[in-house]
Amino acid sequence: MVLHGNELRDKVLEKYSAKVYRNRKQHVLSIDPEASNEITANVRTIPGIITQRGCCYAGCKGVVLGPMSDNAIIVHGPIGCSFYTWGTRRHKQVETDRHGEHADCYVEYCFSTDMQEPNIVFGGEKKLKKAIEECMAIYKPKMLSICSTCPVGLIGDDIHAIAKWAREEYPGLMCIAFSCEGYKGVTQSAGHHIASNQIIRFIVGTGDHKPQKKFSVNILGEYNIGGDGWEIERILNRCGIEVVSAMTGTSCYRDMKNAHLADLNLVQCHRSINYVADMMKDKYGMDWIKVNFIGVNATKKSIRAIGAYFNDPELSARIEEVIADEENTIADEMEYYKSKLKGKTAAIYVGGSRSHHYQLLLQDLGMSTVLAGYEFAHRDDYEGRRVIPDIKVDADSKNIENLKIEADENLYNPDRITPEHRAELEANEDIDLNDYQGMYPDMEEGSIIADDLNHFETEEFLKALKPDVFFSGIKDKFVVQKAGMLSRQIHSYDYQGPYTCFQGAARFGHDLVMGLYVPAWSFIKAPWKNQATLVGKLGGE
Ligand code: CFN
Ligand code: HCA
Repeated sequence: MVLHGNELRDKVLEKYSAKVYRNRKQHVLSIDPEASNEITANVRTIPGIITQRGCCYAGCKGVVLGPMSDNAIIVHGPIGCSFYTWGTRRHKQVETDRHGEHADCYVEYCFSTDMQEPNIVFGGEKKLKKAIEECMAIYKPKMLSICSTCPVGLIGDDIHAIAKWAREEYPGLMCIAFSCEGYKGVTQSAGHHIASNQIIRFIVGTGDHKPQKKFSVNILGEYNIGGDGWEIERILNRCGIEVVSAMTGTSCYRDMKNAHLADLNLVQCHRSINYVADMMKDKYGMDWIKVNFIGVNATKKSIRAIGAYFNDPELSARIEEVIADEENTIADEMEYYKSKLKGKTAAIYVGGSRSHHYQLLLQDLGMSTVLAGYEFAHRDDYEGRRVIPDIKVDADSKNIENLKIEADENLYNPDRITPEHRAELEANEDIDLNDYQGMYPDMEEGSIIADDLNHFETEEFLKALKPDVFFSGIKDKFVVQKAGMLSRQIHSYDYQGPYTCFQGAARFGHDLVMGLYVPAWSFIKAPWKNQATLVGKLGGE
């Protein structure tokens, strides 16, 4: 009998002990338009369960700070933490700022204090100062970040005092400390928040390079994985929209200083950087709109929403021209890929926003998503803010200082649009103005949602649902492929991309058709099907 929906969920989870079952049941459900569809998210994983999640340090250093080109990041901690985030995420960079000036690029470097036992016992502050002096003598960066990892939090080195010392010692240097010890919070998500706070506290608002064009934006939550951000900027530039900064892919410290001078914030990944969007709204009166440049229809909707925000007939006409032209360029290819992919199904499990965004691109290609989940998203990413009357305090925010932001009187400008136009935009269901609808509304009834999906559940759900492809990350990719199912990485794009906007959609279709139609899968016999993979001895010898 083929089970689906909540019956399938119960069948998979019933193997757990009662306590674990009760816990996981709150994280796994199937979409039911009649039910409240409340999910538990952003809470601690049960110890012993093999989760795919990462840590606070990964979210701060690896995800948000990592892509900034002219930011030399010293990891204060044992060398392993630094090595872990060295070159593993595919954020691409260039060595110029947005005004064509050279900006050194340190993304391929790995700076660390390499703490040893004596530093743990007697303190590591001296070693950190020495590392800063060395870095300044050799590279002279304009920005230097200090990111602490677990042991530093435990022994109490004061990295903020050292950052202050460095700012005084080296005039012109922006040195910022990030207390992003891995144990903070419950996932990467805590690190996104810590990074966002410091970006607002120290960077945004300190530049004076005004945009040149009539319409200007920042792109928040776009990290230029596989070149995604370059493709988005190409489209926006074609429409006549200037990008003042992106946070943080394709950007450097010098661009981000000017972010407050743009007209509007576009939020691509809501999970990692909604904090910056909200704080800029409070401090500068700057609106943000939720966009998604993954998928043809999603991209069209997003650039039309930008046009609607600016409310300028010339801009809207140009946007329509760009849409028509870009669609025309990919029409034949998309038609072909659709003919090969129509009716196929997918499961997606990645971090905090792509499990939603990629569903829309799959829809463009005639595919549907039978299971989706996030590693570390919060309830609003699943359910949408508007459907949660009273948002629970996030489990991780207990640990993280919520920055109190006051309006900057000189720069606060709520009058970018008229009150009448604002009311119009707020009433428009196609536009998420200063708000985000989340994943649920785009999912079909009966499909499975799984928060913090683990190895056991992955294997069980895939066996039952048999999707044609599983989109995931490096940790779960190979177990799935060894079982004879195609798996594509949605974090790194398996060394491909960009997948954004129109041409990116066609490239994604191409890569997916190649993956699915290669005959290799039928030749694979999972090793554990005909031999034991684990041999144990009773009694010991
Ligand atoms: S690029 Fe982003 S889109 S930032 Fe975030 S929530 Fe990670 S690194 Mo991996 S691919 Fe992933 Fe998202 Fe936003 Fe990337 S889905 S897990 S922390 N993510
Ligand atoms: C992270 C980074 C990561 C990991 C990818 C993966 C990324 O969470 O620390 O597990 O395949 O995108 O590089 O999400």
